[in-house]
Amino acid sequence: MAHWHVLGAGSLGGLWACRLAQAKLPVTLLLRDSARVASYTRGGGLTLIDGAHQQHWPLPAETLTAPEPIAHLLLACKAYDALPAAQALAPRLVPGAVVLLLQNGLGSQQAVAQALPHARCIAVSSTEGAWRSAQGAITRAGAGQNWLGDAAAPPAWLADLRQAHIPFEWTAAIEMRLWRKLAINCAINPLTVLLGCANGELAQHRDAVDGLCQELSTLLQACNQPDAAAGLNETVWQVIASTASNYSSMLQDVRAGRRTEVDYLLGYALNQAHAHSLHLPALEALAKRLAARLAAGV
Ligand code: NAD
Ligand code: KPL
Repeated sequence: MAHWHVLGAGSLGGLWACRLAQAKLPVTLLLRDSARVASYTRGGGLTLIDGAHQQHWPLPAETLTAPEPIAHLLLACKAYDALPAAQALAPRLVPGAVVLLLQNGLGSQQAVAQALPHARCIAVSSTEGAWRSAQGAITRAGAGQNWLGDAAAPPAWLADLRQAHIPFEWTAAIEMRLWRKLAINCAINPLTVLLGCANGELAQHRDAVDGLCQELSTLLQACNQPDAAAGLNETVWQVIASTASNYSSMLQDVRAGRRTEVDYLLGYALNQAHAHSLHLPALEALAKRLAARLAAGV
């Protein structure tokens, strides 16, 4: 049984932390500073709402600079916070520590792995959904899956995830999973921000979506990700149909005045295109329009 440290007591971090605690595994939350630890402690813990079920979890919390060594870490912050968080925790990690990286997109995982050469960094691609209310309660929003893995054999601590009823599949093809999700997000999310619409309304902009999918498939092929490219267009339309009334995470971030993860999605895709000397006009134009919109703050 591992002792899990969870950095980022936000939506997904809170969801994972409560489920690990529910399985009677030791869990400690890592919060930014002592003011946050004090305010969290006054509040008495995390609350998880899962369907009709609501439960309170008074999990212990500490700052990143607490002295206890860390052997199992779940890094559950946004992609742009991952590297500084990992660097701050590096002195606490035991050699061979396991670090699960829950970040969406690509780029942050490689940066963290480089910064933590003595840890086993394992990327996770998640289609689970969770959100945190202004009062701090975490709501699990529907079912989903987590793919995680690396080239080595499945580790013994996966039993903890099983015991915590965290849905997961161990896969050596985690890079393909991350690329596939990145491509889906690039085809859907920026357009929903520019159009200010729910995912389903993209059906009225079929040519734009299809054009992006075509360029994303070209990019995936160039990046040696043929499996991520296979049937991308059809999958994007399936996702649009199955999430028709949802607002994309990027549009929700923009509307809430939060920073987006665009640098790890469209930004990463265009950097890779540049590295492969690919000219992808639709993606480039999309990135320019999105950057202008985000800079204007509308
Ligand atoms: P979130 O903003 O709800 O939570 C992130 C938390 O990390 C925040 O509480 C923030 O304060 C904390 N944090 C950041 N830096 C920190 C630091 N140095 N020390 C301590 N805490 C720190 O984000 P989220 O929605 O849980 O998303 C996390 C990642 O999971 C993102 O990359 C997101 O794209 C991905 N994801 C989220 C969902 C979802 O439904 N929420 C689904 C799939 C993937
Ligand atoms: O993952 C998504 C997101 O909103 O970030 C989907 C559902 C694929 C697109 O909206």
